[in-house]
Amino acid sequence: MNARPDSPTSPILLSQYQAPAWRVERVELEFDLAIDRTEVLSRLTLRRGDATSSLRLDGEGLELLSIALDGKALDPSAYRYADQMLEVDGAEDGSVLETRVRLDPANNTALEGLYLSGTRDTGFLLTQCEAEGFRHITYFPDRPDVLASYTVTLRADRARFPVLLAGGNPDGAGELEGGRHWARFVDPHPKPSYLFALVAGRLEKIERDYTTADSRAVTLVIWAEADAIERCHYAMDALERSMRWDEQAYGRNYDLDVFHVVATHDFNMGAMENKGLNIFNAKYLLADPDSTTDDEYRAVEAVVAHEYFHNWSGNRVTCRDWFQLSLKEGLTVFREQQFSADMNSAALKRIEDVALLRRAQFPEDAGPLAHPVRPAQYQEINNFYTATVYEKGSELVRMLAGKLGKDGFRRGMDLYFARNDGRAATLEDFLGALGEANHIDLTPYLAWYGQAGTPRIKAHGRYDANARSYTLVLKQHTAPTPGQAQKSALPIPVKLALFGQDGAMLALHLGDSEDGATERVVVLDRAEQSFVFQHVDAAPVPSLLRGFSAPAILECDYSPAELALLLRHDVDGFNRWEAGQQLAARAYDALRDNGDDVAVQAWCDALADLFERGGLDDALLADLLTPPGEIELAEREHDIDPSRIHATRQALQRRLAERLGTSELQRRYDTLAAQTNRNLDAASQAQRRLKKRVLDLWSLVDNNHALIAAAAQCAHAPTMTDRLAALSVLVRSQAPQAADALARFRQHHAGDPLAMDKWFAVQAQLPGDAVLERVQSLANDPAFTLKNPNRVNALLGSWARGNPSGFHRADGAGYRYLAERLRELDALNPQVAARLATVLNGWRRLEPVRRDAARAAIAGLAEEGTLSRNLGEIVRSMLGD
Ligand code: B3K
Ligand code: ZN
Repeated sequence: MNARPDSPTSPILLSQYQAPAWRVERVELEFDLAIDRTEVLSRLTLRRGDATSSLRLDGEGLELLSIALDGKALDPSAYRYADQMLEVDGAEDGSVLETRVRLDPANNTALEGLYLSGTRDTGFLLTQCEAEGFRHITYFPDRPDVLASYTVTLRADRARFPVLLAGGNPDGAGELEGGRHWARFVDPHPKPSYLFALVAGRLEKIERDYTTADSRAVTLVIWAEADAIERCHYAMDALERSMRWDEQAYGRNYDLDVFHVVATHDFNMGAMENKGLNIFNAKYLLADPDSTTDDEYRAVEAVVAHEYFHNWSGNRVTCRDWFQLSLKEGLTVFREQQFSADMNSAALKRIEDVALLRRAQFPEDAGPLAHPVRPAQYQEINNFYTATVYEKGSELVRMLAGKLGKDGFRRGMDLYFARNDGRAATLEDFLGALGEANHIDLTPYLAWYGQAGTPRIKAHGRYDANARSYTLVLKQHTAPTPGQAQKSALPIPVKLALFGQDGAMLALHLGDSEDGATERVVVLDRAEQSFVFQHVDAAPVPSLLRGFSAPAILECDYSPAELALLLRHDVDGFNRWEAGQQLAARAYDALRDNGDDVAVQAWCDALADLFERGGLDDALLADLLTPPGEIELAEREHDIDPSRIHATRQALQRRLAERLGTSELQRRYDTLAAQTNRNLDAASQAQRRLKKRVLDLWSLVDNNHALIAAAAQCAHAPTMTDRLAALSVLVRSQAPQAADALARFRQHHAGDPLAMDKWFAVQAQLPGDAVLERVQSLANDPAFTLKNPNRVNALLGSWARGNPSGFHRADGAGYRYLAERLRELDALNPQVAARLATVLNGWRRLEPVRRDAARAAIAGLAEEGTLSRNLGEIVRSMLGD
C-alpha cells in the first residue's frame, strides 16, 4: 500500500500556480483509533473560491466508508475517484461535506499519514503530514494555501491508548463505554493541513510552566516512552531558552495554552513543527552524557529551537505553495543558526554551518539534482527538502540580513510578520516587507532564489607602489545547471579587509569614502568589477568573503605565505579557519601532484605555531587542525578517485602529525585526558573536541601507544563523546583492540536504539574496500532493519554518504549493493529510499571506471517498473532524463 507507483506524470510547475477553487473554513475530525483499523470522520465547511470548478479533494490509500453533503448521503453517481482525487458534485458555498474513511496504521511503513511507532503491543500512533501526508488521513484540498480552523476529537481504548493528543488547546476529555475514552482539541489559529498532528498511546511526560513576555501562561510538555522520559530534561531547557530568545530577538510570543513535544524512534526526518504538537525523531530530543555526544547535544538544542521558531516562520505565516518552501525553511534555519550562535560560540557555529553547506549543498548544486532555492518544478515535493532549500536558503536570508543591518532586519521582519500573519505567503512577500521597511529595493536578490548553481568568484589584487593604491578585481561566473544554460550575474556581498605584512588590519580608503574602517562590504553585481583602495603603503593581503558573506566559491591567487599570514593573524575566527582550509587544500594539491613542499610546510608550520603558542580556544584549534573533508576535496576535482583522495588526505594529516611531533601530541593528549569530565560547559566540550583531534593525529604517527590510549579511553570514558571518539579511532585504524571495544559498546548500549545507531555508523566508517563486507554482514545483524529510518541512515547512510573511499569501490560492488538495498527500501519507505539514493548524485564526475559502474547501477534501478514516485524522480533526474 505504501509505494506510490511512479508514473512519470507531468511535473507541477510554479508558473501554473492557481489559487484554490475551494477553501475550507472549518474542519471537524473524529478519530476512532486502533492499531490496524482506525476510522476518521471528517466534516468540512466549504467556501467557494473564485473559480467555478467542481469540488476536488486529495486522498490516497483511503477506504471510503460513507460520504454525505449537507447531511444527505451522496448517490455514487455524484462523486468519483480517479488519479488520487475525489471529485464531488453539487457542493455550494457554505456546504458541509462529511466523509468517513478507514486506515490501517500498523501496516503503514512509509511513515507518512497515520502510522505506528514501535511494536503492535507497546507502540503508539502518530502522524506526519508535511508535505502531503494529510491526504493519507482524510479527503482534503491538501495544499498549504488552504487554511482552516480545526476541532479534533480522539476516541480510543483507555488501557492501550491512555494518552490522546492533537494540536491546539485541550477542550474536554472523558470516559466512554467499554473502557474507552475521548479527548478534544481546538486550534484557534487557522492552519494548513500539513500542520495537523495527533499522537495516541502509552507515553510519559515531563512538564514545565512558562509565562510568555506578553503574559500568557503556557504549559510545556515533553512526551516520550517510559525508558526515555528522563532523557528529555535537556530538551526542555533548550525549549525554554528558544522561547525566551524568540521573544527577545524577534518579539515573537507563543500563542497557545499548551505546547506538546513528542519523541519517536520511527521518523523520516529530524522533527516536525505541527502546530502545538511538535513531533521529534528521538535522535534530536533525547540526551544524556552517557549516550549523547557533544555535537548531538548542540543538534538537539538547534532542532528544538528550529521547530519552535517555525511557530511564527512557517505556522503563523505559512507558504502559499511548496515552491516557497525556503520561505519557511531557509528563514527558520537562519533563525536557528542565530540562536545557536548566541547560545554557543558564534565563530564555531559559522564554521560548522559553512562546512555543512560545502559538504552537502555545493555538491548538490554541482550535479544533476541541482535546483534553485525556489525550484520551478517538481514531481514529488518530498524530494525538495534539500540542502539547497534549507542551507543555501538560510545563506540567502543571511545576505539580506547583512545588507539591512541588525535594526533594519528586525524592522523588516516585524513588517513581514505583521503583514502576513494568518496568510500563506511568497518569497516576494518576504523580500517586499524587508525592503519596504527599510526603503530599499531588494528585488535584485530574487535572482538568487531562481538560479541554481554556486557562483565562483575569481579575485585578483594589484598593488601600485607609486600610486600607493591597491586594485581588487572581482569576477563572477556560475556554471550551467540542468535546465538553466544561461546564468545571470548575481548581487554578491563581499565583506573584506586588508592585512599588512605584519598581520595588522589596514584602514580602508575605497573610492572617495574616507571613513577608514578596517572592514567593509562591497557588492559585486556584474560579471567583473574593480575596487581601488587608496593610501596603501605596501602590498596588502586581502581577506575576502569574511564570515562567508555569500554562498559562493572564492578563488584567489594567494601565495601559501599569504594564506599562512591570514591563518596566523586574522581576528575573525571564521576567516582564520577559512585561510587554514585553503592552505590545507593547496598542501593537499601539492602532495597529490608531487609538487613542491612549500604549501605543506606553510600549513604545518602555521599550525604548529598555533598548537604550541597556546591561547586559542581548544575547539577552534581542533577545527584548525582538521583539513577539508574528502567530499569537499573531491568538489575541487574532475575524474574523482575517492580512494586516492582518502590516501592523499591521510598523508597530509600524517605530515601535520609529524610536524607537531609524536611526543608533543602524546603530552597534549595526556594533559587533555587528565581534565576528562562529563560537564557540558563550553570549555569541557572544547577540551573533548581537541582531545579527539589530537588522538586522531597521534594515531597516525604512533599507532601502538595511541591505540592503547584509545582502548583505555573507550573502556573508561564517562561520556559518549569520548567513548565514540576512541572507538572510531580503533575501528578506522583496524586496531587489534577494535573487536573487543565494539563488543563492550554493544553490551553497554544494547537497549538504546540511538546508541546502537552509533555502533552501526562507526563500523560503516572503515575506509577502503574492506568495509563493504562489513556493511553486508551488519545488514544481516538481527538489530538491523530497513523499517527504521535512523538505522538505515546509521548503516547505509554513514557508509554511502560519509565514507567515500569505502563506498566508491572501483569494481562497482558498492553501487550494486546500494541499488539492491534501495529496491527493498523503496517498497517500504519511498521518502527514505529517495533521500539515500541522492548519494549517487555526483556519479558523472567520477573517474571513468567508477562512473560506468555507478551509471549501470542507477540505470538498473531506472529500469525497474515498480519504483515509487519519490525514488523514480531522483533516479531519472540523476540520469539526466
Ligand atoms: N518541516 C519539517 C520537514 C518536513 C519534511 C517532509 N518530507 C521539519 C523542519 O524542517 O522543521
Ligand atoms: Zn524546518
